[in-house]
Amino acid sequence: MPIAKHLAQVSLVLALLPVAAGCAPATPVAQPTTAPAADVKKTYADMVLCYPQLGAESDWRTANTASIKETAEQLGIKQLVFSDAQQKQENQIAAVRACIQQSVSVIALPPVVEDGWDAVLTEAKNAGIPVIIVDRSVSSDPSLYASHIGSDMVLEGQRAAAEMNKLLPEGGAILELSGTTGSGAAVGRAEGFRADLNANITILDSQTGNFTRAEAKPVMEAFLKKYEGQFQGIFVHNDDMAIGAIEAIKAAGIQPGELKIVSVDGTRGGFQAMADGWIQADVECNPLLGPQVFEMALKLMNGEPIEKSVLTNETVYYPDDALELLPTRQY
Ligand code: GZL
Repeated sequence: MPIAKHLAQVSLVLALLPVAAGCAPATPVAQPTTAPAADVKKTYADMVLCYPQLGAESDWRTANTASIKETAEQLGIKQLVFSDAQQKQENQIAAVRACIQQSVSVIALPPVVEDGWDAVLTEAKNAGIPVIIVDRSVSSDPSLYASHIGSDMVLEGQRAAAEMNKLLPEGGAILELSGTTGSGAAVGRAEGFRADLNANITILDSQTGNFTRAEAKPVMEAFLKKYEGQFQGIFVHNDDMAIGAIEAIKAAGIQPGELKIVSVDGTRGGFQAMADGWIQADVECNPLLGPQVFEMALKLMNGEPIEKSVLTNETVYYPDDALELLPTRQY
């Protein structure tokens, strides 16, 4: 048998062997390939957002909470994990840890104070959960959180100083009712206010009213006793404390406008106090951050680029516009 024919018979047998043995054919058959599923973009319906709110201390905070809850509802997110820390950092930290355990999509944290967040922010980072700092700032390294959305508190303080300078052009003495000790809002406002206050205006004293009406009133009562007739103005870090202070000022028989009061937030209560002549300027601080928070959270879920800092554009309000604008105020 010629070699060629012999080899042909051998190769045929070899080719048939696997089939006979029930194995796959020697010549591999191209398998149908399915391309790996392209990453399906996350939507709001996939989002579980943790919002460990710091408290309910003021009308500003109430409006901030409403903005978060209403936006979550409107967008139809899967779940909003909301809690109220009653202005206690330990409660906020516990709430963040619970959210880490729950493996939420994003944590949006409105920190009650600036310091003390490194450990829990590191835990969130190690768990792969991005954190957006909302409203007040933290002193932690920016590598520990994705972004900050909120106001420029130092600028708010500078704006307040500019108003007090205009109200006391001949100079004078003032008192300060500051916000929560150690909070980014109080620290920033105090810093900006002192940076731009005219040298002919002296700050006689500064006490915290913890951003609440109830705590500001007794502080103002004590101020009135200790500094009666010695001061011409007051810088108040938020409208709720201004309203508490005004109750004490009224009780002391002082008339609207006798003291020059500059406040912050621009709430309905602040607008009413301006219309009634008690507050001479109200520096805006906008709490309606819900839409920005959720838009950024979705980008983070989809690995899209975001801004490291998003500052709210704000202004100053005055008594002349207060009555007209009051019905339009959203908070
Ligand atoms: C400021 C916010 C402050 C408000 C207060 O962004 O954190 O806390 O000025 C609120 O009214 O209590």
